[in-house]
Amino acid sequence: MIPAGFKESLACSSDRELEPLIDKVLGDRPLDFEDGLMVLESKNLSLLGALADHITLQRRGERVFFAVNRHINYTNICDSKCNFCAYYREEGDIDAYTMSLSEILGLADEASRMGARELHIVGALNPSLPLSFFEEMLEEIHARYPEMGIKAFTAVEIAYMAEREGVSTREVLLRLKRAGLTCMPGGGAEILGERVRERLCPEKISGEEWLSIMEEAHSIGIPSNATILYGHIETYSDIVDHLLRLRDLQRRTHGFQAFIPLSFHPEKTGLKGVRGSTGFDDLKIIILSRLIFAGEIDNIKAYWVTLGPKLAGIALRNGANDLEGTIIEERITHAAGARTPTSLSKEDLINIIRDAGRVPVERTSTYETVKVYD
Ligand code: V47
Repeated sequence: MIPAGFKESLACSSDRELEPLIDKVLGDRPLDFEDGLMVLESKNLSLLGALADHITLQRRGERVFFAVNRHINYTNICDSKCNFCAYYREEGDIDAYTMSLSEILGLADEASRMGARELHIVGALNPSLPLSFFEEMLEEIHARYPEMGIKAFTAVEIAYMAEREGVSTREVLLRLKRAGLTCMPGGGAEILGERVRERLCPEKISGEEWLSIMEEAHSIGIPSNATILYGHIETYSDIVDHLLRLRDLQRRTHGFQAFIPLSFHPEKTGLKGVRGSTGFDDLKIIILSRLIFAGEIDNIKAYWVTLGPKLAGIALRNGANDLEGTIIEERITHAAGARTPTSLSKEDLINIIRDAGRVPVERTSTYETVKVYD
C-alpha cells in the first residue's frame, strides 16, 4: 500500500528526472541498469533515501535485525595476496598466525557464555589446512553448542579447499554441511566484473566462479549472504552490474539471505592513491541495494565496522534493516585502518536501532527471531 500523498511529498523535493524511477519503484517494477546508474548519479539523497525507506517498511516492516555473534578469523596466512587486503600475511612473517582447533573452541566457548547465537568463521587461503581440519572444527562446535548458528567460509575458501583436496566444490559443500555448517558469509565477491577483479585480486576465483559456488550452495540447502566491496577503482557501471548479477542468481535460487555493502579502507593495502568512499557514497549504495533488491533479497546490512556506528544508524532509515552483530573482534577492516570499534555490545546495537525509531530484533543466523525488544 502506498500511503496517501507519499508520491506528492516525494515530488516536493522536486526532481523531475527521478519521477519515472519513483513510479517504477512504487509500481513494484524491477529497476534496470540505467535506473541503477541514475540512482548513483543523483545527488538527491533525501528523496532516494525516503523511497528506499518506504520500500523497506513495506517489505520488512519496522523490525531491524541484529545478531549476538562473534567473528573468528582462524588464519591470516594467504595464497591469494589480494591488492585491497591489509590482513593477509605470508608463512614465516612475524605476525602470521593459524589458530589451533582448541583455540577456536575456546573462542566459541567464550561466545556461547556471552549468549551468542552465531559464529562467523572466515580465514584465508592457507595451504597447510586440510578439509578435515574444517570438518572437525564444525563437528566439534556443533556438538558442543547445538544452538549456535555457524556462518562460515566464503566461496573463495570453498574453491581453495576443493582444489587442495582434489574434489569438487559440491563435495566440499556437502561435507561441510554434514559437519554442521549453517550458512555462508558473503565475502570474496568484491566486484564481480572481470576488469576490476583483475586489478584487485588477480589470483582469486573469477566472479562467475563465485556465483556458481553460491548457486551450488543454495541448491543443496546452504543459504548465504552476498557482499560488494566499493570505494576503490570501480565505476558506477561496475556497481550496478554487480548488483544485477546477484539479483539474477537470486531469482533462480532464492538462497541469498542478506546483502552487505563493504566500504573499502585503503591503509596498508596495495591500492595506492585510492581515497575510499564518502558518507554520501555509503548511503547511496545502501539505498541502491534496497531499490534494486526490493523484495528479492530481504535484508540489507548496515555494517557498522566499515560505516561507523553513527552512519550505520542513519542507514537504518535509508534502506537497511540489519546491523550485523556484536562481532567482539573484527580484524580484516581494522588491519586496513578502520577507526571504528572492533566490538559493540548488545545494548549498543539496541540503542542504535531504537534511536532510528525501529524495533530491535535479535536473530539467529537464518533470521529466526530470538527476541523482540519492543
Ligand atoms: O571479503 C577486505 C572485505 C570482506 C578490506 O556475510 C575489506 O554476514 C574494507 O565479507 N577494506 C570480509 N573491506 C568481510 C565480510 C563480511 C562482513 C560482515 C558480515 C558478512 C556476512 C560478511 O572484507 C572481504 C573483503 O571484501 N575487505 N579488505 C578493506 N581493506
